[in-house]
Amino acid sequence: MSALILHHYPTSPFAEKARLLLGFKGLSWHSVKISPVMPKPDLTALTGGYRKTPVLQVGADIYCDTALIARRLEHAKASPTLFPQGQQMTCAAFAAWADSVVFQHAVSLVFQPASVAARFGQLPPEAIKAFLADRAGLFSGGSATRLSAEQARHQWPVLMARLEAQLLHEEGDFLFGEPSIADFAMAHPLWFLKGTPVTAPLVDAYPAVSAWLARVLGFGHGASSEMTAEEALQVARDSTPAPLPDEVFSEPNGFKVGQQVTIAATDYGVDPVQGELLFAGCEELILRREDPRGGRVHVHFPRYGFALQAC
Ligand SMILES: N[C@@H](CCC(=O)N[C@@H](CS)C(=O)NCC(=O)O)C(=O)O
Repeated sequence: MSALILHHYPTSPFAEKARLLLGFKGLSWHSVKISPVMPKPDLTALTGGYRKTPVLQVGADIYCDTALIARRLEHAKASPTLFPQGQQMTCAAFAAWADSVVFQHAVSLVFQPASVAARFGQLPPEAIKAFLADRAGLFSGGSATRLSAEQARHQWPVLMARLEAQLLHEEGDFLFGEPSIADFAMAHPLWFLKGTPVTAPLVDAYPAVSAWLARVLGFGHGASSEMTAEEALQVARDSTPAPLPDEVFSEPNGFKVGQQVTIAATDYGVDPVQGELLFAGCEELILRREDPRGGRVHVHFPRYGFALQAC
């Protein structure tokens, strides 16, 4: 198998989720640092326009969204599993909920004025302004709406009290006993809150949650080595995309193999990626595209949460 290359930046919570998944699996990987704001020309040369963080590259195969990255890592190394037998639905559904609802609360709390002052206080005002303008663009055009800081503060104790109660009575060290994707999806928004003194107490007030979070973060990040964006593009150009999954093409809306389509996230960061539809499976969609800098690449998206449209 080609090397795993993660395109990410240190402060991104979803990148932390991916780094922890790599650590949990005990994998080695290359780290390509990307910008937290647009433009990201080296990244979009690979993805075709998808801009969110992180992105996993394996040779000339590009995996968008941590829900699919988790499944790709499971394929790379089945054990320890992220999807324990008999808990596939529970774990994936919980993870999708935490990735949207809990993350949305964490974003509102981290970006409330007192926390912004503590987190970004040392940055020049123009840089803060540019960052906030970028995020306003990220959230335009999709189904996601911003949760007000007031509503996030109002609801946060409910989420944490439920989590604390479950962890106090759980048999085992993790959310559903053994570790699963659910733990990593719940952990990254809490890691984000822990990153600023104003918001850290929102986690620290819950002892069972704090002990569980320390266990999840304790998986670490695996072994990584730095790679430049140019080197990653060279890897893509020099590689041949992997064979398609051994699964029947299944498209309930009648899209056909070879058709020109766009694929875009439906929630936020909805920039469409155009290409030739190569594969539509139960979990995954694959587009082929040619890029002057990345060469011929296969871009992979989760089916869930992404829209397929004819060009
Ligand atoms: N559903 C996506 C969400 C990723 C996401 O929202 N990432 C944030 C950073 S934590 C992002 O892309 N922010 C804008 C950016 O990095 O350009 C996933 O699971 O990967």
